[in-house]
Amino acid sequence: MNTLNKKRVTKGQVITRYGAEILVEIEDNQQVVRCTAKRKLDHVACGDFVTISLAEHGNAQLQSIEPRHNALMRPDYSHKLKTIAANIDQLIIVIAWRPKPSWSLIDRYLIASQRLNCDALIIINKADLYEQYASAEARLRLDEFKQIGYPIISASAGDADEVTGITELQKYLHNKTSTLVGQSGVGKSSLANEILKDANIQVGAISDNGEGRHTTTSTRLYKLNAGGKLIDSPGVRDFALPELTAQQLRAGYIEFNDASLSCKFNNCSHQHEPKCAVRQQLADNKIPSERYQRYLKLLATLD
Ligand SMILES: Nc1nc2c(ncn2[C@@H]2O[C@H](COP(=O)(O)OP(=O)(O)OP(=O)(O)O)[C@@H](O)[C@H]2O)c(=O)[nH]1
Ligand SMILES: [Mg+2]
Ligand SMILES: [Zn+2]
Repeated sequence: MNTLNKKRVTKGQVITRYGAEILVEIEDNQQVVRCTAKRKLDHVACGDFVTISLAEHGNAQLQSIEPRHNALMRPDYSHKLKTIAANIDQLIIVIAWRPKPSWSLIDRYLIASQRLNCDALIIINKADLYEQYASAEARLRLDEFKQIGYPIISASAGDADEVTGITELQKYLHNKTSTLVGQSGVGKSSLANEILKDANIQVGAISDNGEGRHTTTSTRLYKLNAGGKLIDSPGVRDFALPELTAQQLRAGYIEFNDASLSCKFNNCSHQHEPKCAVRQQLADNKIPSERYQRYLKLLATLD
């Protein structure tokens, strides 16, 4: 038998991919290998659990992808849906006092987190720019997310004189796979750099991208020493929710949950139906009105 072509089949997880080149961390020995995939497995993404075959010489080949428990998707340039990251437990929505936050973008990521059946938390980064840019309006909008129950962590990294918020953030990362998402330039990679500080290999990997200073071009998974995994993803200008149903949209507004049980119709859209408990809560100022207005805007796009 030709031993040169002997193959070993093993399991692993996709760390990142650059076009056709896929990096897989082997489960048994934590080695990272380069791998290629046949066309029918071309949808493989960061976070996928896979089986690969390792030849003693030559390229490793992707054999199969295990079923995903969820996948964060986004349309690419040609409007085709592309998986950003698979098998995630938590979305970390990063915003900053600069660039100015898009409240609707946060709403959409929160709806996505419900659809993915994963946790969500919000980081308001660039705390050093608070005095200069945190308008009363922005503080009010941000506070509404806290009011309805989402954790919010104030942080600073990157260009800030002082790094803050990392210890608090770390409390949310244990034994979960968390994905940093948000607009470009808010500081996702800078935060990842701080979190991964004592994990040399991983910092090196980020440094290849210019110490986190440059726009991230590919999604990448990092293992945390304390247990858990962190995925840094490229920033977005916008984030659409393809194939969103009215039911999923409602479920994405967790502040409607309790009241909606008392609406007259169990599929109430909380828009014009009689005896709508959500609108009653709104009238009683128990639900943030701005969030509700943004909900109506999204609802109008579904028809
Ligand atoms: N003043 C200030 N600047 C920061 C802070 N965090 C990050 N920055 C800077 O903001 C810029 C963008 O940071 P990145 O970490 O690359 O942002 P990103 O969200 O990863 O951007 P993309 O990869 O394009 O999505 C860099 O110049 C950082 O140094 C902060 O807390 N305060
Ligand atoms: Mg980045
Ligand atoms: Zn209702």
